Amino acid sequence: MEYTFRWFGPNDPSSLNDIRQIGVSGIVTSLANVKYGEKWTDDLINKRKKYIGSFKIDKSKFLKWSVVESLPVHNDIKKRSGNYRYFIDQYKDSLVNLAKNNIKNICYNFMPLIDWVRTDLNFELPNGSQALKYNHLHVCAFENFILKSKNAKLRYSSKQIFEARKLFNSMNSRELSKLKMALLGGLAANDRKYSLRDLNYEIDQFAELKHSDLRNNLKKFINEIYPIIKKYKLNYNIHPDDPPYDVYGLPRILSNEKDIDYLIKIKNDNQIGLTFCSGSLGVNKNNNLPKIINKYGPYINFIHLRNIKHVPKSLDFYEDDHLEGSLDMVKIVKSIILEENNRKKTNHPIKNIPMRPDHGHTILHDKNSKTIPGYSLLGRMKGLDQLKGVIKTIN
Ligand code: DNO
Repeated sequence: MEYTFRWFGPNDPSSLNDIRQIGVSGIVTSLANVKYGEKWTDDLINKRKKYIGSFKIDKSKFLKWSVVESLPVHNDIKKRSGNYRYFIDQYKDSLVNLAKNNIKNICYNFMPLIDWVRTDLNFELPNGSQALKYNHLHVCAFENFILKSKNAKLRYSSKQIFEARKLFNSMNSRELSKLKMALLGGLAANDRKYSLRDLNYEIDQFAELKHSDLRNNLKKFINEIYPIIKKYKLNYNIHPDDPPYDVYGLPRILSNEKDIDYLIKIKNDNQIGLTFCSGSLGVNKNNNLPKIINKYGPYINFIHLRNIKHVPKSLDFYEDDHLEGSLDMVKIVKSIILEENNRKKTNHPIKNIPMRPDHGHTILHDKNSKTIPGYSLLGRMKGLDQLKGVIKTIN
């Protein structure tokens, strides 16, 4: 595996000067400063690439921009309405410009409107560290009593709504504003932040879009960009839904094996591949992660490793230490290494799959500094080193 680390660009509190010291060679980043949906120019890509490449990690080795995460797909493309033609053209240009700079591993997602969702960005664990948490009842309370979205009632049982009202009535103003902050774009890498009004409006725009429509739109989009992917030998890797079920009634796209089968059948080509994210897929208890890696191995071109702890009898979970929690990380890593060994005998272009430790607890000094929720330097670094130990032992 190639060890990589996510860096959110010049405003990230974790600097490249810090990151170069922790034992990674690849950087995972995006040009978040470019307006949503507009093309990434050759010049901007090149500047970012050079900047990353100016950080030394060994006598004659420098950090490199290994993976783009993400090249955002505009919601108009996901809906296939509005200005989608224009945004597809912009997207194609961005792909070509990345290729010209020899940046060929690209992660994206096709979740409408919202990317990942958590309801608590600093859930206090018994040992004083902080984690990200998802609580479905909080989403229900938010949707019904804060957002007050039109069809919210239809998406929950009357028992859930009753419980959510009780919860909502018991929350103080600080708890309410924390919940709003978490759900209105407090997380990094959400394509945009929403006001309550905007979010409601946008949810309505997607009201008619069914799962099958979203799948069709993904297929059409991939067919449109495929000639560029082939010509420039890019690897284009979809990120799974996080969490892997519908939120706000918006259809999701990649939550289980059936969804992966659909994606893969579009082209049967591992350049149209997967970002394997253990924490996202692992929330669905029916997903057997080592099996998924064995089954779709050659399609996996980028990896996020993190653990989650399921809360019994609910859809809830929180993020656990990388080697703790509900997922068997050692088995997951073993399956990845097996895939890499199999690959050695093939002409697969990616022999060392880029892997980043995904998220981490907020611990130690990071508790007193500015951090991006889930992306504290120290928590991720701890996860990285634990994973390295497992990998080294298996190898
Ligand atoms: C959360 C991330 C997501 C992911 C995007 C990829 O930490 O895994 O933001 O990067 O969904 O497009």
